[in-house]
This record gives sequence, structure tokens and C-alpha cells, in this order.
Amino acid sequence: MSDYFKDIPTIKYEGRDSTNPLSFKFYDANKKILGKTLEEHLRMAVCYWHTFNWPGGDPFGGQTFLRPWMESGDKIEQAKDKLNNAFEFFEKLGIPYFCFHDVDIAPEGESFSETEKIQKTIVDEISKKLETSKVKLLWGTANLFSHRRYMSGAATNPDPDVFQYAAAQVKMCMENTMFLGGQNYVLWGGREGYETILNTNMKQEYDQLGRFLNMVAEHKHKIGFKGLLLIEPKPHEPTKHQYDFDSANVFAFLQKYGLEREFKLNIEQNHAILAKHSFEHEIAYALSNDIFGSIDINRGDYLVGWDTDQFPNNVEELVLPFYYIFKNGGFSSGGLNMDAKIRRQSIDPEDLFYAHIGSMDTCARTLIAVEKMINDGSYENFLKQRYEQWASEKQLMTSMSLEDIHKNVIAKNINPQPKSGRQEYLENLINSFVD
Ligand code: XLS
Ligand code: NI
Ligand code: NI
Repeated sequence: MSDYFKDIPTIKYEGRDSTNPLSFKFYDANKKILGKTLEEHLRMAVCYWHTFNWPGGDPFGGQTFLRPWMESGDKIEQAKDKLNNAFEFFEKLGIPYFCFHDVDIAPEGESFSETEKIQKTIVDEISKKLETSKVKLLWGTANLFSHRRYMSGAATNPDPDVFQYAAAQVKMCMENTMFLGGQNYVLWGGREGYETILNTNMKQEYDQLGRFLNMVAEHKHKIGFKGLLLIEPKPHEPTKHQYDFDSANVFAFLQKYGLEREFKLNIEQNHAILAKHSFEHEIAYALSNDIFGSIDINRGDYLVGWDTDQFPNNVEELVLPFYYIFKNGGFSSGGLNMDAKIRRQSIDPEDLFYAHIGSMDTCARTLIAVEKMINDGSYENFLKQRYEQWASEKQLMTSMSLEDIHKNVIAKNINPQPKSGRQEYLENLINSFVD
């Protein structure tokens, strides 16, 4: 068994003046903010795939990360070695949660039943780890997009056998997630979409996805899983047209297939940007339609048009998203999963720590700013005042017709006068809360 992180100490909060790069400057897990500790509010998670599985490849070159568990050898032993190192990482970082795909934790077998046995072996190992650790599982998910069987989609595949394989995989992974005390179950439709309409029957594929997700919801109730079912929207990549494009698109889909009470959303920053929305737009939309669930926290690169999954490091950019989340009470069973990877030149064990420390500090610092913003109240007041005339015009939303309004406009000589939207004033106000 390897000890990849042996030279890294346990990361402690040392305050903003510390010059130790292996310390938290803002993430003081026990600091009280808006009635709870930072740790309880932020519910941050390390993701298994980017942090322990990703080898650092890009379209022009392969592996740059030389992790001991990626070397050749017995695959199950390697999975156990990876698990040991992962838990050492979680504990040294003091992270409360982690997330995984089924295929991240264990290798696939030759058949579905063999894969299921291998999964069980590693799930039992994880279960033992959880008994003695403070770390918990935020969510699990099935990878229905990497294997070549899924190249034309999983639930939306033209081949019903692929649909069945995917369904069996989700059943297995949801049950394993529940067994490990997972607090949510995520479905990202990796290849649920299409490259060209030339070979695609869109209505058929949407109906398959609707059926699939109905079975997932049914199974959740059958096994008594209490966590949230979450769909993660993404507009493109890997397919050109993803069926779960953005929050609004997923909401329409859920309503059509009678699922709007069964699923909530896992919203990812970088996916919002790829959909040409802001992160706060996606969150505000989900909250206003009661489908907000959880967050994949990361950041894109505004100069490139794909999912670069970088660690968040920009407080200003996160203030509004966090404001929406935390002025509405914060997370229930969701949290902030760092769906982010280090750059391929960051090849050392400490690079993984720098990335997560920076991200946790950024989120802590943002929440501290948001607490000020909420307590100050002037932003909320501005919004309230902007819409306050509606309180005395309720009949416009209820009883009046176009004819009534037409008469009213003439009788009262209504002649609206434009008012400033105050964008720059508001931008300055928001910035004033960032320390
Ligand atoms: C990919 C997605 C993926 C999901 C989990 O872009 O973000 O990582 O979060 O399948
Ligand atoms: Ni994600
Ligand atoms: Ni992503």
C-alpha cells in the first residue's frame, strides 16, 4: 500500500496573515456564520473522479500524473490503495464530504454481474472507512458515458439493451449510495443528447429518458432512499445537443414527464457558463421553481469554450450565487461538490492540496461576505422597493382583463415615467461586502 500524501501535514486554519500555503486563511470550519458553522453551511465535498482518477491527459497528450494506484498491477488492489490514499486526503484536508461515480471507485468486470461483485467489494471497504472517519458521502452517481457501450447515449440509446444495462447500473449505484449513507443521488446525462439529427429520433429519445427517470424515482421510493434525486444540467460536451441543457430546459422536461416533484437540480458553475447563463441565473431559476438541490462548484476559463473544471478562486463572482442560496436558508441535503481538477502541469501531491485549500477558502470568504450582505439588508431593500407598487395593484394579477386595463389607462391618464435600474450602484454595493 502506498502513502502518497505522507509528506503533507493536516491542514489547519491559520488566519489570513499566515504565509503557510498549506493552511486555511478563511475556512475556519467552526466559525459561526448566519447561525451555523462554515462547515455545516458549505457542506463541501471532494470529488473522486478528478482528484484520484484523472491522469492529466488532454487531446494532445496522455497521463502526466504519476499516482501509485495508477501503475500497472492488480486492479482491485489498486482500487483499495486509491481508497486508502483518498481517505488520508479527506482527513488531512478536514473535508466533511466526498462524491463518486461507480466506476471511479472500482474497475469494471467482464460482465455486469462481475462488475457488481467488484463494486460490492470496494463499497464494503468504503463502509469500513466511514465507520471510523468523520467524512460522509454527499452523493453517488453512475457513470453512463465513458464506456463505449454508451457512445450513442445510455437511457436515450437506440438500442434497448443499452437502456437496460444503464438501468441495472443505476439500480446498483443508487443502492450502494444508500448503503453508504449517501445524502443524494445524482444523474448527469453525459451522453443523453445527440451529435446529428440525421441519425436521431428526438421524440423517441426524450420519451426513453422520461421513462428511465420515472423508474429511477419509483425505485428510490421502493428502497426507501431518503436523499434527493438530482439532475445536473449541461448544454454541450460531450454531445453537441444535450437534452438537459440548463435549469429551465430540465424543468420543462420534468413537468412533461410528471417528475417535477421527484427531482431537483445539481447546478454546476462551468455548465451554467457554457449555456451562456450566469451561475446566479441558474440558481435563481431553480430556487424560484422549487427545484434547487445542490451545487458542483468550479470555474471555467472565459477564453476557452469547454468545461475546464477549474477550482473556484473568485469571490466576487460567487457572491450573488451564494446570496441566493443562503438568503433562502442554504442547503438541505445538497452541498458544494468541488467538481474541479488541477491543471495537467500540477503533478505533485501538494498541488491537490493547494487546489482544495484555495477553493474552500474562496467559498468561506464568499459566505462571510454574504453574511454581511444579508445583515446589512440594503440590497434586499432595493429589490423590495423596486417591486413594491405591485402590492397595491393585486387585481392586475387576478381579476382584471385587457379591456378593464385599457379603460383604466384612459380614465387615469396613465403615463409611466422610466426609473433608473441602478446597475452600477448595485455592483458597487455588492463589492463593498467583499473583504
Ligand atoms: C461533467 C459533469 C460530471 C458530473 C457527474 O461535466 O460535471 O462530472 O458532475 O457525473
Ligand atoms: Ni458536475
Ligand atoms: Ni462538468
